[in-house]
Order: sequence, then C-alpha cells, then structure tokens
Amino acid sequence: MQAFDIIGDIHGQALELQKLLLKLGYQETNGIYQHPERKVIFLGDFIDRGNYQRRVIDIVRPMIDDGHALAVMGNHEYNAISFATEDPNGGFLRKHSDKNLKQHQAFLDAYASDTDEYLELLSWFKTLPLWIDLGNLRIIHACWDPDLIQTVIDNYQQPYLTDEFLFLSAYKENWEYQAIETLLKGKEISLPSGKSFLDKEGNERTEIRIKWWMQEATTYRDMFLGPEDAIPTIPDEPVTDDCLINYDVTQPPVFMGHYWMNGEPKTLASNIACVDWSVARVHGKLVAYSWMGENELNNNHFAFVEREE
Ligand SMILES: [Mn+2]
Repeated sequence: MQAFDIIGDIHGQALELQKLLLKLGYQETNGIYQHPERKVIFLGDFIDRGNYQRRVIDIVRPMIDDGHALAVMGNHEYNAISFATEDPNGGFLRKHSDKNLKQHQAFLDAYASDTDEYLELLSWFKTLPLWIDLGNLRIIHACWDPDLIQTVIDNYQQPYLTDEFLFLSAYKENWEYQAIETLLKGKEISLPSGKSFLDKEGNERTEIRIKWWMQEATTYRDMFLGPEDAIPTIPDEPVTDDCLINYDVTQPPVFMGHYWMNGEPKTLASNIACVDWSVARVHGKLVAYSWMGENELNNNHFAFVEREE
C-alpha cells in the first residue's frame, strides 16, 4: 500500500514548501525532493500571491514528472490556462481585466523573460487532472460533487481539461462552467432575495460559498464559508434547497484544499479533510496530512509549518 503526504495550496511560498518537505522526511537528491517510501499529493494552487512562484514550480514539477508526487489542478492553474488561451470569439477565455491582472501579475512577471517556458508550463498545467480517485483515497481542489464528476466522465471519459472542455467552461450557460466552478472553486448558493454580504475585498456578494460537507447545517449562516466578521450578516434562515453533498462515512477519505481554514488543523468529518490553512496570508500555515491507508482520518496525522516572516 502506497502512503501519501497530502499537501495543501502553496501559492508561491517556496520557503515554507521546502521546510515542510524536510519536516516530512523528504530529501533533495539530484535536485528532486523524494522519500524512499512515501509520495506527495499536491492539491493544486501552486501559483499566484506569493513571491517565489517559479521556485515552487521548479520544486513540484520535477517531483511530479519523476513519479515522486501526484497533483490535481487548482483554480489558479485553471485561471492561468484560460488567461493565456485566446477565445475564438475574441479576447481571451479569461478576461485581462484589472482585477484578473492584479491577481495574476506576479506569475506573469516570474516568466516575463521566458515566453517559451511560460507556454510550456501552461501546457503542463493542462496535464493536471481535475480530481484523483485511487479507489481508497480521493483528491480534489475544492468540492467532491459525485454528480458533476459523473457528468465529466460521461461526456469526456477522463478527468482532464481537453481543449473543448476548456473552451466550453468559459461560458456560463454550459454545464462545463458549473463543473469547474464547483469542483475547483467550491459550491455556492444564492442568498434570499435582497440579502447580501461583503467579501474579503469589500465587494457586495449575493451568493455564499457553502460548507458542502456539513450535513447538520440547516441555515444560510450554518452553511456559510467565508470571513468570520461577515457571519453575523448572513441570514439565520433555513435553506430550503437540497444543496449539501451527502458524502457518507462508508466512502473513501477525500482531501481538498482551497478553503482558508483557521485554527489548528483538524478533520471536517471522519473521512473528509481540508489541508489549506492559507500560507499566503500572514499567520497562515502550509499543512500536510500523512495518510497511511486509513479510512477513518486521524487529527494526529496533520503536520504544518508556519508562514515565514
Ligand atoms: Mn483555490
């Protein structure tokens, strides 16, 4: 049985990644971090935000290409691909708006002097699957939605972003758009009409991201996943739609990243865990879970390093 160290979103924080790999017992041999018995599974979101994005790629890519690690695609790799892909209808699949540029500029700058490497890296991003299902272990960036996963399989027969899938996912009217939104960015629901809240950037939002795994949640406020200071502004009214995912305890453990968790790393259910404690944020952590084949996850299997500086 292969054991894995499952590592959350890195976002250009190469120093913390090196520290965590060393802490987990990986050693750099011929320029590639490796472990005699264990492998890493990365949850995606290698890029955007941090100061060492190219260095992160230079660490994770050889590990993956050389068989010492697996990885899924994060929403930031998806965005990078869409940003660089021309839309046959004009412009790019992801708009080069001020907001999108701001989020992505540090990545573009890191490769500004090397267009060939930039383009080659984007085609490598496309080789990252949208999810991994090993039978006894499941990995996805944001939300394990079995219906959407089945729809992808029914239509594309595999978990990769083909050119057609990529193109169709850029348009809201297509199910492909919804699939990427949910699998890579998380499940959202609309607030009751007239209700809104302010997000991290201070933008007014009428939709909330929800704790899709939280079976006991009944109200908008229970399900809300977002900044703590916004919680009192979320209505404590029952949600009538059936929007949560019934991921029951008999299913294999699933790991995700993406959500900026707070406090000490711990599981969300006996078979569900998030490993993103937002290392891109001051006081964030880079978190790993060391999986030895167990169905029932154990809080003692988390390891982390604190954000530098
Ligand atoms: Mn993400």
